[in-house]
Amino acid sequence: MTRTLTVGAAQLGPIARDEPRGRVVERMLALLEVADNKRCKLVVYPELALTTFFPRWFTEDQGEIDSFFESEMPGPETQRLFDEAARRGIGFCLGYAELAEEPGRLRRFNTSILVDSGGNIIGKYRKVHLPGHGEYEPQRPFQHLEKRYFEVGDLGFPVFRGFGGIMGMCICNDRRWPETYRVMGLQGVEMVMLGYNTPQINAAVYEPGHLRMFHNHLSMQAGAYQNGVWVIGVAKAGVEEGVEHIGGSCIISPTGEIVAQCRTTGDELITYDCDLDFGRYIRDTTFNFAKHRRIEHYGLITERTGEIPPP
Ligand code: CDV
Repeated sequence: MTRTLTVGAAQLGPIARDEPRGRVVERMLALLEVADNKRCKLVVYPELALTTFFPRWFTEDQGEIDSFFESEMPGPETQRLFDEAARRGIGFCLGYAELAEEPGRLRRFNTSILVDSGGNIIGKYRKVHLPGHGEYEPQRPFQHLEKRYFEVGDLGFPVFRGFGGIMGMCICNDRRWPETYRVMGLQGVEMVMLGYNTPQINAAVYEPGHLRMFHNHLSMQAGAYQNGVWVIGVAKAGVEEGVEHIGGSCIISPTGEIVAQCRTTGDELITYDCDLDFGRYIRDTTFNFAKHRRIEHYGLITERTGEIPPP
């Protein structure tokens, strides 16, 4: 029996700072309907899908920042998404800013969840590789304050059984790090879902513009091939509050090839029938981990964080 999963990558165009959550959810529901018409069983939405990408602004007003966070999931505005997806029998992956209440403290994470076709949350991931900086940096054309507004995720890179396969998630900057995919690969992951918000210019340093899309695809394609896994990469794209974000949302096969890609920088859905067994031959041959990995030579990967050249 083939394990074919029809997946939709639901790219979102820009979300204005004052765009209400309810309006964003309506846009997501419109893409869900398109996905249903194309027989999708799983829809992947971007990172921080419910709001504008707020880490571009510095503020010391925690209340202002917390207005971008969800303290419950589903909450008053997102319940409709859960209900409608369940009514259609479609699961989804959703990125959002999570405000977690723990005894004596509030914690804030850049989170994504996996919801099954019955509307049940079956997986949660909290972003590990937070990019950017923690304080205001006046030389930047815009800020990237993820290190200020979020804690480093505390769940590792878990994988989940669902949709007939083994599913994993990561978020945006995580996709650039080979460790992200390999830790999930070592748990047999068959599909990695991720959302991203990637400005068209690198605000930290000059970099030719074409490299933004090249590196976006390069890192996801390498992660797919080197672990024999499907990768679904979904952008929040277009000019959002004056900052241009790349699109290029795509579905990547375990061979590393892009098999579907968005053409616009607005709300757009692309789909593909993903055979979850397709990566098996790669994981049984070239990247047969049990046969070929040499962990006795990999110690530095977990012992050392930064580079230390020889004396
Ligand atoms: N939201 C992100 O994680 N953005 C990062 C960079 C551009 C800051 C990214 O890797 O796309």
